Amino acid sequence: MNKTVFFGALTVAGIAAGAASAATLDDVTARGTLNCGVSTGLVGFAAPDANGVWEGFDVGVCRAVAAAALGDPEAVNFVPLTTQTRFTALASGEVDMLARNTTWTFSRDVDLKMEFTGINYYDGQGFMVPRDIGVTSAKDLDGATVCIQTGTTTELNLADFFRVNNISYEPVPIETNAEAQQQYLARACDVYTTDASGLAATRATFENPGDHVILPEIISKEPLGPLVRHGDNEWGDIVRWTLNAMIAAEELGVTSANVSELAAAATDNPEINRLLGTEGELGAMLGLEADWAVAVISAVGNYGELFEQTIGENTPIGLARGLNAQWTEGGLIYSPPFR
Ligand SMILES: N[C@@H](CCC(=O)N[C@@H](CS)C(=O)NCC(=O)O)C(=O)O
Repeated sequence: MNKTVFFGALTVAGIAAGAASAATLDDVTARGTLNCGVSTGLVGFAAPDANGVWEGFDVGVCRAVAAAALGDPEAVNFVPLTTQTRFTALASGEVDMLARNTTWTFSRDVDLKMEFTGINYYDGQGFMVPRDIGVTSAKDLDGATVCIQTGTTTELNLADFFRVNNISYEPVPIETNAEAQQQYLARACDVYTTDASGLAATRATFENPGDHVILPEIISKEPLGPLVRHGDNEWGDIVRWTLNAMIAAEELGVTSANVSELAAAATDNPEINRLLGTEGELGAMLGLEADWAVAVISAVGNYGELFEQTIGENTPIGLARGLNAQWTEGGLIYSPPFR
């Protein structure tokens, strides 16, 4: 088992080294579309609507990068990837980036040679159980069958948590969230464990969400964010600063509603001016148009707008900002300066 994991990692790393030399912005520009790797479907984060149009919090990051790089948030080819296939798809060049509830870890960065360009959601792993089994703490799960997606940090944390608490479990390995949902509702497993945001998103699609409880324990740190290939630094800068533009816009009070007015002429706030390209050369430094961030904010809104529209408290997913509040509001969302 260890051997398989080790060689698997080596293969991905080998491919990454090969693909990294290509100038991804040139490829994206020549193609006219961004190939963005997303999940196979997680409502609120990335899922097609009734008309087949992809929407969600991670989808918004893909659209934002397409707006920055191509001036068109619609110029995205969404590539659904499982937890198992995502890194190979990025390493081989099948996609230009991933925006797919993926946790930034040491080994994914250093060993798999992925470049995480920021964190768009600070998460942690939780557990969901049917209310009628009467369990109120994850520590009471001794002997439980657990639905778990393969190739995830979830699997590894689960093993750690049960080991540390000296209890045992039986894993039921699952490929996709849809399958997990099906198996869990069919009671093929007693418990579903994944990122707490994923649990909230999954529960929101149940016929009777109130019949299921999310247990109080959060057993890990899951900093989720977009990523590119190691060595793909110029392209990585575009993805990184696109996310930062959305974060900074919220802090500075720039919204999809007021951005065109604020960008019409220089304001009396120099950082807003640099962000929106009415002052300085930041767009040119990225190889983009001066108004790249205007395109981003007009298309998908600032970080808070995207959060509220897709996963926030007034959506069925119902997530509070919590750790994902701006640093000025006691949260961890913080963009380095635009200068
Ligand atoms: N953040 C963890 C877990 C990611 C994960 O398992 N996500 C699931 C559930 S939130 C998912 O993407 N489901 C959608 C799919 O199966 O495509 C990781 O990076 O390993």
